[in-house]
Amino acid sequence: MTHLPLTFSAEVAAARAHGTPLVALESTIITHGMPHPQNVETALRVEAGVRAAGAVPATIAVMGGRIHIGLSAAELEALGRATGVMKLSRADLAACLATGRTGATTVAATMICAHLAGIDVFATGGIGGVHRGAATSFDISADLHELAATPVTVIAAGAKAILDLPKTLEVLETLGVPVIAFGQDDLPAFWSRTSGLRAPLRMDSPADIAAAHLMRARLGLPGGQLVANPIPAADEIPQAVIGPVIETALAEAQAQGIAAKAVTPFLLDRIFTLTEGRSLTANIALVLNNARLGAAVAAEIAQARAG
Ligand code: PSU
Ligand code: MN
Repeated sequence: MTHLPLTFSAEVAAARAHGTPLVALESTIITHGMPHPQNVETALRVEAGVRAAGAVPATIAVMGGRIHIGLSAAELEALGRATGVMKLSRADLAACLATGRTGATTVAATMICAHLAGIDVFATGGIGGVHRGAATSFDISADLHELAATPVTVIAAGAKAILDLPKTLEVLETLGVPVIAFGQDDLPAFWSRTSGLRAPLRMDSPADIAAAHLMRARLGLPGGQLVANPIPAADEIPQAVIGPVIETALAEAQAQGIAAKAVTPFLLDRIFTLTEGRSLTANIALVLNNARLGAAVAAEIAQARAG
């Protein structure tokens, strides 16, 4: 493995040596998903949440020509303040490494790096998906193809309502990606617990999610699983409240000609402003919730492998 440009933090290296369950965390949510200083505060709280649940967090980013698996608090702070950080997906990862730039990993790139590092579980907020208007823009996140290709179980709060959720589900079905709602029948919609769409699969325990992850490997199936974990009830923003805000943000994006990689960060920033920060509070709560479930799933996988 030494030929891979991976640098493990001391905490992650110790976890690997002792077989402690690991949960990967992405860095685009820090650099492009939330404003400073809440981005760094959230990253630290999410890491603490993973530790409190008995696993070790591995926040992933590219710096100095290396994929860093696990960041120190100082590295997180520097990343959270930095400007001009690349938003890395599958297409950009190698170029960023080869040119020595700093890059934050999206869901797609974090999955690739987690798998290279031998990490099975990755917790985040929301995945990218099929954007509204995709019939003309062709904007479909590379996250969906990554879920079809890379064997990592991704815990998210569903796909954001800024996306076209029915089309996102259709593409995931086409790609053969299991979409598992946790503890309910309905697909969650990020800031809201329900989307009005039934999820293709439902599971009620971390053990079942772990068993399905391991079964896919036994069957030789490439690709991962998407676990859609609803935001805690106390923190949700009902569809009726967030819906009109999303419409406004989408209209602004269209009027300003926002395209490609800039779309998701633009919409998140506008929704943050338009909800006077409420979207961010909800976002933080759901990431923490996903981190805890991720730790539980990682622990079940570790236990099943050991037994
Ligand atoms: N969802 C969030 N916050 C984020 C993202 C998604 O709640 O910051 C980021 C993730 O890194 C995801 C990326 O992989 O946006 C998707 O970008 P795009 O739509 O350009 O594929
Ligand atoms: Mn896109």
